[in-house]
Amino acid sequence: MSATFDVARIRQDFPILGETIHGKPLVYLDNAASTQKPKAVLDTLRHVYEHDYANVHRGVHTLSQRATDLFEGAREKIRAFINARDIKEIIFVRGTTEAVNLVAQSYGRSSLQAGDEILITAMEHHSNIVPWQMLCQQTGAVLKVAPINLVGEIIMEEFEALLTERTKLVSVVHMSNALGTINPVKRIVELAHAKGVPVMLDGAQAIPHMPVDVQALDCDFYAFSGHKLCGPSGIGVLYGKEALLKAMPPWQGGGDMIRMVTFAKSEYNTLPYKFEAGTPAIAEAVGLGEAVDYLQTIGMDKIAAYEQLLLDYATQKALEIPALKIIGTANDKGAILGFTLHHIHPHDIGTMLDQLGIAVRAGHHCAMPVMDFFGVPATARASFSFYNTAEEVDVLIDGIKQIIEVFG
Ligand code: 7TS
Repeated sequence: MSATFDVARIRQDFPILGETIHGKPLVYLDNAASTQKPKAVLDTLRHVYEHDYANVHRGVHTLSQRATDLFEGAREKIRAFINARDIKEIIFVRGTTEAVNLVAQSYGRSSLQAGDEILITAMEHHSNIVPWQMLCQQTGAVLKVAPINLVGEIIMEEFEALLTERTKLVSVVHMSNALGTINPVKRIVELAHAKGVPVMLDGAQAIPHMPVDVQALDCDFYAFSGHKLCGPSGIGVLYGKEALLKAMPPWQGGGDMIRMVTFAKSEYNTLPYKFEAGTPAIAEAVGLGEAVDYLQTIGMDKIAAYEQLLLDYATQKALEIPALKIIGTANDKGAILGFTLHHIHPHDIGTMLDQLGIAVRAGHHCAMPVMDFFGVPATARASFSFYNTAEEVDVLIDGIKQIIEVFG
């Protein structure tokens, strides 16, 4: 498909891609839910646990120092990966969900009052809706939702109209997990900043598919999950601008986030540790650092270009099937193909494709308001990664045609 992109070689880095499912070669197209892991990441996890493992930030002994060096080394790798200014701005969390909850409960709870508004969009994942609803219940703030159009793009005039002097925070998905839409986040940040409003970006889907530079975006917070980025589960990142993080109160209390504790009061640690209470996911953070190294060796711009070719090919093939309706047809779109097939329930599509060895997700994709907007209970979703191939797209399309034949 692309002369400069050796997908056959890349696939050899992913042991699981050699599995068979129901006797068929695995065709893994559920990358938006979680990506598979390259051998380099698997080896790193094993190596850390076999040779370098102890708790971090608290031991004078050699293993603890080694583990700490690796853990902090991973933080630096991630800083460079997203071009943050300083490692103080890189908070390790469990994933995107925890990052949004952290900002809601720390930044939101300490700075929002009754009548203040939080502005999101109609294409958010539940993890960028529910934490704000909880914050609204706690503070009396109001959640505002910028609408989307029928191709699945934010209606920017409406977004601008909803951005008022009452708006205290904007939180928007960078790339939609249900529709694939890549939002004009730089423009969104500019509009919000012109009114003095900070912006959080949910980067869970964007970060595996394109280069992300938080300084160029000028966003105030950026959240992502390691497990969608070829890294381990249980580890993710909240980027925040230092001045904001410094002013925010801690979210969770416990070990590591303090400098001094008495029964009368505690003094909190400096950034980033102020937001990292308790023993973190140590080997997993190191594994995420390795994943970032791995992806950078391939090149995020090359990954983005190859995946666009895959998406274009899959879209063109899908459009040849009259019964198939693509949900999410934005102009600027990442490698996600959500679809319905007339009256055939997406769960049946998912189950039948599984029989053919093809893994897709069927359901509401934790974006129930998106399903409501498009008037469907669910969609089937094929989501691609750089290790997928045009041949796999052909297997998917053949599978869909077989389903249509069976259901008539
Ligand atoms: N935001 C977006 C845009 C997502 O796609 C997801 C997960 C999350 C936030 C939450 O990430 P987590 O790692 O904290 O769970 N999306 C999906 C999905 O599309 N299918 O399974 C999980």
